[in-house]
Amino acid sequence: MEGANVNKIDSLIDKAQYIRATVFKMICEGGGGHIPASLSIVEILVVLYYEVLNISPETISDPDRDRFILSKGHACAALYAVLANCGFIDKQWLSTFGKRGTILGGHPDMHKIPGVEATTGALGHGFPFGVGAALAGKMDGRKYRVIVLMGDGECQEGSVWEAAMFASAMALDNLCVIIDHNRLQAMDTLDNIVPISPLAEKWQAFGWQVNEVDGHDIAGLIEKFTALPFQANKPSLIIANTIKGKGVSFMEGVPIWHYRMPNGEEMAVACNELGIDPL
Ligand SMILES: Cc1ncc(C[n+]2csc(CCOP(=O)(O)OP(=O)(O)O)c2C)c(N)n1
Ligand SMILES: [Mg+2]
Repeated sequence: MEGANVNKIDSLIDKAQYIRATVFKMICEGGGGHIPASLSIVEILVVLYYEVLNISPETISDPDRDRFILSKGHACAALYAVLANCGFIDKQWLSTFGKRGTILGGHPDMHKIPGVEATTGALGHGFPFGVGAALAGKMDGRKYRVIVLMGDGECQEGSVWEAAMFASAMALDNLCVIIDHNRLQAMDTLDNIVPISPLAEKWQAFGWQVNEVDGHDIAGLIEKFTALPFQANKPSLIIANTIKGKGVSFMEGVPIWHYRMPNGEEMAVACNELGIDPL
């Protein structure tokens, strides 16, 4: 890799580490939230917001801005941390997360939070919303792209498959969906609840062009996003293989942590691993 590129990747890795620590702190101080689901998507959000999306705090109402939709809205702590670090929202608001009167609730609200494109939280709705936004972009002759981040358990929702079928029928090559493939849903593995494999083949059969990547590999993610659309006149799908809870060893891949708060001892271990002062 060229020197400038190495520096860029290193700087994004540092940002991801900072966002990861911010997410943990924010949720612990707020007293509740989805820590592992948020840690699963940190690198994806960092690459999108610092390298890929054509959006900025100055252009949040520009009709030509790219649209990012966090369809797995329960992971909004990661989105809030990135929005704050990019200047869309005040960093001081992060300490209000989940508290009475905050605008930063446990699921993101597009009517309250600058930079949030869709209110999500009920799984299976952000993606169809994104399909509508992509279709509108085509109909209006706009150049913007729509990028949607979904959970793998979320793919069990029926609305996902209707939207997938419709997007390919409309040849929406301005649309990209990333699936955060951490192989866990709320309290167990997908395989133990409702298996969704073979995931790539299902989406291909629905008319999508599919690629896979390690969802924590910043260089790999940049490469995939740079290659969009993967094929003209087809929507693109990126299956991002991830680890739920990435960065906190005792949470990694352990379903019970889906919506559980660490105790004092566990918090100390996590803070140490994340390189932050004890909370
Ligand atoms: C329609 C709907 N049903 C159930 C839930 C409750 N719920 C919140 S997170 C979650 C698990 C989702 O799994 P996945 O999409 O794989 O996301 P992950 O937690 O792995 O990031 C569930 C079932 C919900 N938010 N919306
Ligand atoms: Mg999952």
